[in-house]
Amino acid sequence: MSDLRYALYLGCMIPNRYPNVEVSIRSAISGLGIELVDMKGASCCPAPGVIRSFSSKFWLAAAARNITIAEEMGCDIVTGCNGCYGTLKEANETLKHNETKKEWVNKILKEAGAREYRGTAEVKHLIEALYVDVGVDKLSKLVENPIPLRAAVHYGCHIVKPSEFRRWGTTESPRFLDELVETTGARSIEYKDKNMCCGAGGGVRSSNLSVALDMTHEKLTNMKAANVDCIVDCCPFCHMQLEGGQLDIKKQTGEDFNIPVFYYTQLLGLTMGLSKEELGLHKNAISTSQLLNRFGY
Ligand code: 9S8
Ligand code: 9S8
Ligand code: COM
Repeated sequence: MSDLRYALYLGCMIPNRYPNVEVSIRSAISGLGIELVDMKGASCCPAPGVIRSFSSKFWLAAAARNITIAEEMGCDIVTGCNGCYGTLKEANETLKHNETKKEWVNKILKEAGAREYRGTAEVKHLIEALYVDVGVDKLSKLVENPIPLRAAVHYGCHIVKPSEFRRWGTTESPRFLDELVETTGARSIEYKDKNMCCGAGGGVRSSNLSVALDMTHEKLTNMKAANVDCIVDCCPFCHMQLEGGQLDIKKQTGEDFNIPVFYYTQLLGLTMGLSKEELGLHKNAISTSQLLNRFGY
């Protein structure tokens, strides 16, 4: 496994709002012997549901610029954010298969910073790297302390759609994240409308918080009805909405779901024997302590 080496694309949300998620990615991944190399000079991806709606040309050129950084490093990209995955993956596939767009982008990149997009790097979600490149068999062997939680798995939209560019996992009834969650000893519990959006994406949270929270409220209600102990996600935007959204709802209506939310590597790292601090768990907005104590952690 130690021959796996990737350029780590963090995006904006993880380093700026969820350093606890960032530390969990770094700790768990290095515990697997995978090398993550930082991408110097990377910018916002730019966000697929937001920036692309304003200018698809700017979106494509800026995404291509980020990809060239990994090309220069000689690495494939991994990202822990669904939105960043959506942008970088789609931009990469578009440019690999469309000469006209590639020429246009390269003209801009040359003028703006003497760069050239070549199409030599792949873009992967961190979950894809774990599921496809490492595999559940190898991962399960590293799990020292299984934790039998009842988990509500949340995929988020951009990790599974559009299907055209998601050849490693099914779009309509994905199982890959459930399988990864189950390697930790947790049980992935089915709940109503599991594939529904968290409510945040596509600029909905910023433009209309009450619509966003309405969707989140519905998701949380369905999860609660399935009597889960926690939520597991793999996207910082979804994390903000499912965790922070619970606090927003509590403030607005008094309804307190109080369901702890783990980013996947926080749960994985825990069962691999890493400490709560190494996984940033002490910084989660909804405390995980009571739950983890119940399971002897
Ligand atoms: S970068 Fe700027 S806003 Fe964000 S986190 Fe994920 S999507 Fe890409
Ligand atoms: S779901 Fe619908 S658009 Fe998205 S991927 Fe992350 S944020 Fe939550
Ligand atoms: C959500 C990204 S992960 S965006 O809001 O759709 O751009």
